[in-house]
Amino acid sequence: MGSVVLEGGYDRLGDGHHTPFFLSSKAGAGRPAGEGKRYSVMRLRDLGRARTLAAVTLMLSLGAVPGTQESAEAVGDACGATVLKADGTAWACTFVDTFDGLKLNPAKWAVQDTATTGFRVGDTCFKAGQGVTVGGGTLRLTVQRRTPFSCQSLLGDLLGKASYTGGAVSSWGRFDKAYGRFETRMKFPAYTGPGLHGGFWMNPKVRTYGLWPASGEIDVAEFFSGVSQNIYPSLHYTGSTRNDSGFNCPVSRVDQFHTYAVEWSPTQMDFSYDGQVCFSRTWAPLDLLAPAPFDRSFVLALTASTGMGTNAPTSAVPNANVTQVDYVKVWS
Ligand SMILES: [Ca+2]
Repeated sequence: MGSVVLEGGYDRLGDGHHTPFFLSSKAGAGRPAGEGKRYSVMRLRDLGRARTLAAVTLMLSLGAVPGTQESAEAVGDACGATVLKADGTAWACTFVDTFDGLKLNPAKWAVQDTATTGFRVGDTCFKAGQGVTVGGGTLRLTVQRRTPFSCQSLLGDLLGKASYTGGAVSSWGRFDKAYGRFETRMKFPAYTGPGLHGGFWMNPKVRTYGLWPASGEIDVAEFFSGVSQNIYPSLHYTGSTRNDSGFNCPVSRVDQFHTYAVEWSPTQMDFSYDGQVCFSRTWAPLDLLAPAPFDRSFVLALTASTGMGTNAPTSAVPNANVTQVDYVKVWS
């Protein structure tokens, strides 16, 4: 079930996203994974806070002023509290946006616009100046019902009418990376019937190995309003199956903030939600030798749209539906 209407470079913001198979399959088939690591991140963060508090308390008791090397070390770097790798060394911050300004930072993000990229999702068209705002410390992506309108692309109105505008941004042309730790804190719309789709995923900067899915896709957190008791991590590549989607990642109240992360190495992807690893996966493409296709730089994409297939919108979908992103952070 593809969402890219025009292939061959039109989805050049790297949003060439396809709805995976599992909407029609039963949840709960995913295997528990990474049990030994599931609490590592939260523990480390708590440790960081405890160290900060201990350092400040000690300094105050000694009459010292906070802000010395000791407290800086405990606080971490531009991404915030230090997060440690499995080997005990620290992840190093390479990209961060906390959306603290009054508008989107164009040095970090491009706004999806169907008129220039040709990318649309089902009944959703992306239009410049609509659906993407920054304020109050978050990025807000809005899916808005409209009077049906002609969805213009570079080829005119070939794509036909759309009934919704969506909101999507991509780091295409600004930031891309292979391997590392990629994390967002975000919340999805509250509506729980079919109709809304979105999330945080990553697409290849260059389609080195061919058109989707040959060059790969990494879905860190995918939201389907029709099955919103779960958020889904997935890998897509030539030969990927439903086993490449995580069914063991239930999320209580997706309309509240949660953290969604993947740690991507040449041999494994570990997806963790709220600090607990809920899906780990290796890959063996039919036509490539791993770590291909996941050995190339990928771009970041945050998308809010309507859904397709069994998650297609109905008249019950609210007129306005907001996805909020508190931050995106990437470490090497
Ligand atoms: Ca924020």
